[in-house]
Amino acid sequence: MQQASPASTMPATTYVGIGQIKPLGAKFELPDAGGGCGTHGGEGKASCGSSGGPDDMPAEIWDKVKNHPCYSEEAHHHYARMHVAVAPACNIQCNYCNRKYDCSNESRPGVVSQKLTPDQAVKKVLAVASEIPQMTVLGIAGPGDSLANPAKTFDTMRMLHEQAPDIKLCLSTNGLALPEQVDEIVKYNIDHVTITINMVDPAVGEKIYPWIFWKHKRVTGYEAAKILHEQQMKGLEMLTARGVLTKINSVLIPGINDEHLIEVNREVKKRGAFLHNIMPLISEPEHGTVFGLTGQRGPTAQELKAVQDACAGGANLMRHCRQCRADAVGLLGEDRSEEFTLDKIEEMEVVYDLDRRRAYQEKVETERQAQHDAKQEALAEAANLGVADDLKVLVAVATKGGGRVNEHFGHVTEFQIFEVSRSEALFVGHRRVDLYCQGGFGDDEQLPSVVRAINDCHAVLVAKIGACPKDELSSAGIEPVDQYVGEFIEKAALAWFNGYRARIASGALVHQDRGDAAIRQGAYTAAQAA
Ligand code: CLF
Ligand code: SF4
Repeated sequence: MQQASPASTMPATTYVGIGQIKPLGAKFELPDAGGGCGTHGGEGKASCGSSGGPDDMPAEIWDKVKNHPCYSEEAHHHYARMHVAVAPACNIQCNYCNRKYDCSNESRPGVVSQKLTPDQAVKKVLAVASEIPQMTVLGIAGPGDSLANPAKTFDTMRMLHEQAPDIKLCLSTNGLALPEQVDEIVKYNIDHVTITINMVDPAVGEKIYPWIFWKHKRVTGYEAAKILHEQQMKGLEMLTARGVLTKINSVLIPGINDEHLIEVNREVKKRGAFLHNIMPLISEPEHGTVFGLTGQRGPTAQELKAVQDACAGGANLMRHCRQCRADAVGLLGEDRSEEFTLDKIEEMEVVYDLDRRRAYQEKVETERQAQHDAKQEALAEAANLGVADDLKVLVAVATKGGGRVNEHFGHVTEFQIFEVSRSEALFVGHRRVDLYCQGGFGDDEQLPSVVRAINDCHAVLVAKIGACPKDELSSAGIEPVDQYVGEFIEKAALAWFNGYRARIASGALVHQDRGDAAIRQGAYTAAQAA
């Protein structure tokens, strides 16, 4: 079973290159219109990226993204995805990948429990779909590269296209073999494709990719990165031309491609990328990757946010990625793969009932509309408060799904992070933590790592919290808030923020900026939650 990696600590000093991102971002020159859903939003409309809604994009695009948990931030609170690990081989080498582990492009480090044949994969998808009616998307994301295993990938997609027509098909790739496979992608109605693009300059690329396998031989160095770059750009342009919604994943590697990702963002937007997902490098030495062994660190939470913020105005950003396993099952941030091992599936009664799935999803839509209405109500209250300011703060939220504050502090394995201002409560990321509650008791040794993970937040919204963590958080300057149990997150966050602003206005408290926070390396595992 996969072991959790230890919590990372923040670097003693913030990396200078990323620290320079903000001014660079402030001068960021907008790319020409053309491509990317952002160009359809119209002036004054909200971003139509992962946080967009039906008013921000054409109806046919909304139809494609509305229940895709990766392409719509709102959907990720309600809908689940699953991956089937049918693609073990890879045609390139990334310095952040060790083949004993999942593909770091789309999966957190950790061995895949079971590699599947296409037939086994289809069986598993039908079993999960019958148990989890809100599972709306099937992705192939490794453990190698989906398009380096075209027969297995497309056999699986073809069977699912026929047998599970309501499930959206999705795949991720490094892009090397993409241009040759675009026809097959379109043929099976795979209308969501992720390409991992970490550079648009081969001089940067050669620091990330030691080799690629190209036309039956191994190519190294600058030449390898150049070929990969050209294939990625060509593949992206071809997908855009065929109407496939394309998301770009980039791994942020401090000192190698941090500021360069702004240029990546600009280039992929020009070529029609729908979303850009900038993810932190995961590089623990025990993963055995080149970066892990050479001490290349990942970014801190604020370094990651600085690069994401610097890309504002370019390709729309996804900020809710969980870097999930190649065999993940469930809502983003939860992992139910252990419930669907091959032997367990054999014993299940699989009933793929389309009507039941639809009926369930209609209920989800009702809940989603209620969440939307609650947010609008809270925003109206914020606007009426009469305190004019441009304050923005981060709040951490304990939730187990449904878009509500409904998790106990001690049961949290990841906090959702919202940036709150008088005009919005915006999901900006998540922070994994080690469970505080172990076997029914609080483990106070875990508290410092939890505090480090949300150290840049002003408050933490929970369903319940004990006296000891409450004191520890308060003395760290993070306000524990348990008065919004069961409320929708945005409504609760805005209500707390309105109170916070009122306290500032009355002189009851003085606002202070917070520091940085650590991104926990490694990931939540089912074992931790048990
Ligand atoms: Fe999977 Fe990727 Fe499709 Fe989503 S994941 S293939 S687009 S269905 Fe999603 Fe997971 Fe992040 Fe990928 S949270 S790692 S972005
Ligand atoms: Fe590993 Fe994925 Fe890179 Fe291939 S593309 S080397 S599987 S991270």
